Amino acid sequence: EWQAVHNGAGNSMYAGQVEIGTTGSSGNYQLNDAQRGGHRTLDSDNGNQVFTDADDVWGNGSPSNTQTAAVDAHYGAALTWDYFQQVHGRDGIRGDGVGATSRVHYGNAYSNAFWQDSCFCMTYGDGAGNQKPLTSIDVAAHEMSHGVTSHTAGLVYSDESGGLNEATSDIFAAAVEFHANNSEDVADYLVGEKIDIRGNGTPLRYMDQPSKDGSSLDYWSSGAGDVDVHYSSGIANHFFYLLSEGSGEKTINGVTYNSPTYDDEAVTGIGIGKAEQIWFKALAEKMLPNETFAQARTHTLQAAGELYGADSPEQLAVAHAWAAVNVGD
Ligand code: ASN
Ligand code: ZN
Repeated sequence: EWQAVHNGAGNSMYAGQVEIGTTGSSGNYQLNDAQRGGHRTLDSDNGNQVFTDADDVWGNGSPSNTQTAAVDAHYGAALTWDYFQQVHGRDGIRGDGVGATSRVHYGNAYSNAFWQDSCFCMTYGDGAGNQKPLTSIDVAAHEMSHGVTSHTAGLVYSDESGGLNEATSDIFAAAVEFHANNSEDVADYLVGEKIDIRGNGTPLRYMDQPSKDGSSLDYWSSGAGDVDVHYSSGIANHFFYLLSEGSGEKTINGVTYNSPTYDDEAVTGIGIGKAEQIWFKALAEKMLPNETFAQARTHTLQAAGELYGADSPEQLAVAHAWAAVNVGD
């Protein structure tokens, strides 16, 4: 069946007016992104059918319009697809060019989003209380990156590997935002700053100093594998921030960060462009399902050595950043 490729006009909630990939023809368009493996967006409030529209203009920027959350989810998936393809040469979550599925309006006042390997799909609630759908760019990238992790290192979702799995999703969530360069969702090292899940305007997680959320770990210690994977992730989120931006105070895109180090030694960052290459190479080629933080250190050092050379400034920065979160050999 032949379907024309279109760029629909989306009025998103979090990212302003955006182009979204649709298929169909006049009077009958659907959220099926033919340029990205046929990634589709479904309506959980309508029997999980694909969203359709007559004029290819979608949503109105308000969550009361049923298409709006779909626009954000569809756009976030497209940005994440483009990121992995353009930055890491990976075609889709499995690397086989096949798109996944997003599903919005899940449940009732459901305040979470999640990835499932079984349906090759991610699901978003509309949020409770504050009534903000969980469809911001970073949340979409976080969930879709869980799929990438499943199809690469396969990090087990418990113990230290679970923290590394969660951190991988936060790391690529930040990286996708930086790559997207969307004027209304300015890139940052905060996770979920737009969905207001706590109702007080604070982000879900902080990569420069994870403990700012009240629960996440800034540094490794024995027992790190026993805490919720969304808290042990702080160790590797903090590593990634330090490797990218360095320690101390720094303002980026209007957000001020202040990143401490375990050993009180200053860390000099190498930039997110190199840090993301190191993390992806370690994830895709070296990490194993039961990876520990110590092993992630070894594997990112190897990846940095292969990418930038043994004893390169980049490889030394990896060692310093891990020491700064109390991960040694
Ligand atoms: N939103 C959460 C996550 O992706 C759902 C979960 O706990 N797995 O991490
Ligand atoms: Zn997650």
